[in-house]
Amino acid sequence: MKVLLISANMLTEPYPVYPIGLDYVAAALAPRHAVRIADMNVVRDGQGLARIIQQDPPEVIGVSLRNVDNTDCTAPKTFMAEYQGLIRAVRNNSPAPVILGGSGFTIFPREYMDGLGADYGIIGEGERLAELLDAMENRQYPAGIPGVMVRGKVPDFPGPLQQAFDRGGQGGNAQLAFYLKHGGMLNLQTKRGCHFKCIYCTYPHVEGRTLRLIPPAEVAQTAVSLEAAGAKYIFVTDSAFNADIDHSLAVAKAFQKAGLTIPWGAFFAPIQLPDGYFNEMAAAGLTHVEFGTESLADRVLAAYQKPFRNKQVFQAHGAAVGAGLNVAHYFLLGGPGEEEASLEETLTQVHKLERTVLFFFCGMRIYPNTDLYDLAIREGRLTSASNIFAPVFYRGNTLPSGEILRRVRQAAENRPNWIVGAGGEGTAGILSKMYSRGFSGPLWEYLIR
Ligand code: B12
Repeated sequence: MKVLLISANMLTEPYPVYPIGLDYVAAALAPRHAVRIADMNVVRDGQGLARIIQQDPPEVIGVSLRNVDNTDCTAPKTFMAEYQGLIRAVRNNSPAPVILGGSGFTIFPREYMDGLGADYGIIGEGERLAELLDAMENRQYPAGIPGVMVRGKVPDFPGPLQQAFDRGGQGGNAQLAFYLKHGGMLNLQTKRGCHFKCIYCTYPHVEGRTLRLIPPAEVAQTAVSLEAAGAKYIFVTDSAFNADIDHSLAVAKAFQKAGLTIPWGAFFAPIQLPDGYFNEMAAAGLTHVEFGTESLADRVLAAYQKPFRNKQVFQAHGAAVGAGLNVAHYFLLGGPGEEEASLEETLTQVHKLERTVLFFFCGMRIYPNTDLYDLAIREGRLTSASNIFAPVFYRGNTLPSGEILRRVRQAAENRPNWIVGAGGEGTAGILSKMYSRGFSGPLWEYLIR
């Protein structure tokens, strides 16, 4: 069949993100189906999309919905209206069935099916589109395929894919040039799944709990092919690159063996790590470490069900800085267990994290299929009928809403390495200017103090 896959994401904060998910979906359909990718960052608007559709009318249209909102309660942004505009452009120009997928869709399938009037959706891994297309070609009713949603009924969450997943070849993608020009950053995955139990997190729902490791040599081959395609920097998209310590070390060694020369970065959990871990990473080209730290108060870390405590944060931080790496910490304040004293503890101790950038998110977004959601129901803050598609943030009993933000903003004054929220349009604008002058990568290292 002729398939058009559309990446709907046009968010440029903190920077534009290459739609890696569609590479996997396209690879799963090729060569049996003729697949084209339309990336809205490149296509820009409905007219551009109409031209692509009319040039070679597709028989099926898949739409990737990555972001639901920006998870930032200081400057909330949602995307439904933008996605509705996109679907209008599709429907005005094509009778082809529309199939939704992506992380945003997986988190809120019913809301998107209804809000966008789609024909089908696929919850979880989009490689299953191959099975759905088979069923469509054979005129079979597809509701039995794991993860496939037909209007009206949300299917059970599917188990992980049984087969290995394949990124396909890089280099031939029309959208690649856009990202090479805007920061030169491409991305890759070294595994799927997250076995951590952080109460607020959607990752285990989006990717599954079991870690499914991609052989290190294969990851390195992808990295080298991204470099050959022109990448100046690679971001590893794993939920936490070091969730499997041995695998992360093996990937780093494979990068060295394959001769990767460009820098790369990843999310890390500040857990107990073997001696010399970050030195080995640095030797393999790692330059940026993004720690999902969330709090420095042990009782809050325990309430969030984080797999580390304050002591490990400082150890991991020291090891990464000692290895000469650029280090950032993300904080998520105001979740269960946060109170006056714990906030104070975090804000006073955070100064001891030297040579770093701190991103503060003040308010914990409640998502379905998380422990936080269940807790909010048990505490009577939500009912199962509550609408949480429009962002709803957890509110504790002791700190009035707005107070955390006020204190963090106050503490952040005159500290350029304290960023409240994602940085917003201001940061995105600065980055865009720096990219146009040839800078590459995430660039937050220029804020390190
Ligand atoms: C890595 C990452 C980042 C990195 C990206 C770096 C880079 N250069 O790639 C950074 C830190 C920059 C980032 C930023 C943001 N992120 Co982010 N990020 C992730 C993360 C951990 C992995 C995403 C990824 O690449 N996965 C690997 C690929 C292969 O998977 P995938 O894209 O989901 O695709 C698969 C399926 O979804 C599906 N699929 C995808 N498209 C389609 C299409 C069809 C038709 C079908 C059938 C299936 C399908 O099939 C694919 C293969 O199996 C996810 C969480 C997670 N574990 O998924 C959050 C996540 C995607 N991010 C999220 C958010 C909110 C953001 C930000 C808005 C946060 C902020 N305030 O700054 C920004 C937005 C950036 C932007 N410009 O869009 C949310 C999105 C949902 C939501 N809550 O709105 C997620 C899910 C995390 C969360 N909080 O729930 N992010």
